Amino acid sequence: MTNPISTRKHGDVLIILSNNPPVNALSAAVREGLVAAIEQAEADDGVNAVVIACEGQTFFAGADVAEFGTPKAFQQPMLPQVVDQIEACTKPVVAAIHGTALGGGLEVALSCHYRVADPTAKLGTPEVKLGLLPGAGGTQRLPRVAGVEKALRMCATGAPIGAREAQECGLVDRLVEGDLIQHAVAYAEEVKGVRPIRKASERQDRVENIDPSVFDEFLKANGRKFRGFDAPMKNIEAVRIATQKPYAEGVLDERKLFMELMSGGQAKAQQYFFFAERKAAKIDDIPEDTRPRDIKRVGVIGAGTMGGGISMNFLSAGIPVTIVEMGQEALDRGAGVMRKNYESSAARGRFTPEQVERAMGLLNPTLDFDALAECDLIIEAVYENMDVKKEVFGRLDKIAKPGAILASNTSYLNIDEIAASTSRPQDVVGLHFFSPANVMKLLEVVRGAKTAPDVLLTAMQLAKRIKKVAVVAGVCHGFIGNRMLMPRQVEAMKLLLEGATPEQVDRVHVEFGMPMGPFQMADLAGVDIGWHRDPNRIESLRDALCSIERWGQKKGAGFYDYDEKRRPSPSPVVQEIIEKFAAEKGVERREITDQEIVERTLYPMVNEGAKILEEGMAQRASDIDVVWVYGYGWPVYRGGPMHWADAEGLTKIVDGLKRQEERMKPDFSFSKLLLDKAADGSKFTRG
Ligand code: 3H9
Repeated sequence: MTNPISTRKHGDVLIILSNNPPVNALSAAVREGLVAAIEQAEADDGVNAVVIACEGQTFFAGADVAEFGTPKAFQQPMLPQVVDQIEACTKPVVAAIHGTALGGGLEVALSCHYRVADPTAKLGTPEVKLGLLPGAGGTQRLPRVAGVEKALRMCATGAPIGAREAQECGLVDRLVEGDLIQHAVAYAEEVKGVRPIRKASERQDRVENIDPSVFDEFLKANGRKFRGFDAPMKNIEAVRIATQKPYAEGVLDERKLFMELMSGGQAKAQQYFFFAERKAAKIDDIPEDTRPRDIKRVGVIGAGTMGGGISMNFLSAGIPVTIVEMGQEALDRGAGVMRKNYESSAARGRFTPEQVERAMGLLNPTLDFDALAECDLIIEAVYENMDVKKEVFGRLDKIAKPGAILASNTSYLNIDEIAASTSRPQDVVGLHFFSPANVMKLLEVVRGAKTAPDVLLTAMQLAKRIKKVAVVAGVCHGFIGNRMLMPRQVEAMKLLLEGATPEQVDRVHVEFGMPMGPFQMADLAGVDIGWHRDPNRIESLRDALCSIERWGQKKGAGFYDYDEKRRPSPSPVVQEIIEKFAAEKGVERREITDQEIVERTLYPMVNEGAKILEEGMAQRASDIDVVWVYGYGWPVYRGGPMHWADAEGLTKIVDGLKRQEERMKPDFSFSKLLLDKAADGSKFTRG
């Protein structure tokens, strides 16, 4: 293997250059090369200063996550040693930062004595998102250089800061435009004679006499976000240690905390998920020479909540949108809601007023269906009904330009049937956005039997452009996400009749780490969604609730009662209905344990996921996990349902399902794949 680290001299400055695409991760070879290069600088009397820089798109983006859990991660020199050796260099070392200096990459920069950066660079400690903390001195050096508050926020949230902010807090010494290495060399020339050499680990000024309330205030403001996660609290603890102990002791504590996190299940799950997310973008079986279609203008049919949210994604990415409605009032209302959403985001600092105007300026609201003829991609977001969708696609077929992609935002319906109402099924694809569509990251890209490879590729690439995480799904009822929701919902309802309360079922889900339970979700989305609308036809608990207009939060009553601030409380009315309904159906009521709720609602989801894989409706198990984390808030520290099942043990899942099988009949049947895997000891996911 060629050495990813090279050196060259410019006068008396040694330039150490890393070339380890794609992101200059600090793999074993890079670490080894860095140490050798520092030793070279020490040994060469003709060298008076050093610059460390990277080729390619970025400065070191962190430790090599792919090495974690393998012997390579422990190959000497390990990162803590590397950074100590850089800092100990007797000649000033300047980091030249471009792209993203992240995690171990920022730790390398912190161990350099000076930092210059391109103004577009980003600096951060995203380890927390991998279930970790900066484990090479970062939690101890960063507060010493950038201040405690900044370090606390960066470490505990993982959010990077821009180069300007980094300069303001002292993390970057100089911003330079143009040739970064040339500027870094010039800077090295300026500082080469400065003694004593400034070392982050020796600084105390920014970590002394810190008011401990800084930590309490931070927790008060952010604690909710961290619910269930191990790593944020340990990051906070490590930064607090920097204010309490000398560097040499602090860094030992940091190492201990790092190892505790690294050996835990959450770090494994989060690191697994890091790769799962990136893998999801890859389509396994399309020809390599497939090229995407050019998308210059998008059409959206329907200016309701969904259509408006979908449009905003494209507008925000600078792609013009033609949005079509049937009536002027609905069109005006839709455009008005979009503007209001943008303005409230701007008020929270997410957009500048100019960006809002630019985005809204790209919107062409119209009543003229034929205006869609100029669009390269047309997404319908009309009423969820097959006949309505077929009619829309039939009309589109007549006016859309050749090669335009015709997409449906359906969440359940058969894309092949929709495609059959056109003369160009190869151009038809499902683009299932999740509500609110301008906020939720997930996009299910539904591949019809005849969807052309270049249509699929275009959809996946476009998703990235509009900052979505896309997953390919096959045509089946509810695709990946909603299909797995169904068995959960069926069993949750049955559990109510058997003796559980909505509060108990929801509590179990929230304690598991979901943002809300099945009944809270139903109340939020609308209990009446998909209801047949006949108040006299009461065949299910849901029918009973709907018939008395308990449609959820929007009516102030659903599975829960709501006060005027939409705060829920258990509903005696609902309890009465449940008991009455159970009596009518002859369901025997009993005490339901939390464990049974897990086995009846979460285990069947794993079973359904396995069926989805068995039928080829998802490309890989990790795609299912991506759907559930990004579409439904499955706690990322449990990796997603399939990774969670693997971590729990598939025999445990199967045993639990067998225990419940009788009660779940006739709604439940075993996935053969799940049974096989449990029997032969294999897993759905790796990691
Ligand atoms: C750490 O540093 C621990 C230390 O504190 C202590 C150690 C003792 N390793 O995201 P992209 C791959 S923890 C290995 O699509 P972008 C990625 O899988 C680390 N591989 O590009 C993908 O591969 P493929 C802290 C990595 O331009 C390819 O690079 N650092 C790593 O959208 C392109 O990635 C982080 O957490 C890595 N560290 O975004 C930073 N990073 O093409 C994580 C990326 O085969 N990385 N790959 O699918 C990122 O946030 C983004 O990748 C970055 C580029 C912003 C850099």
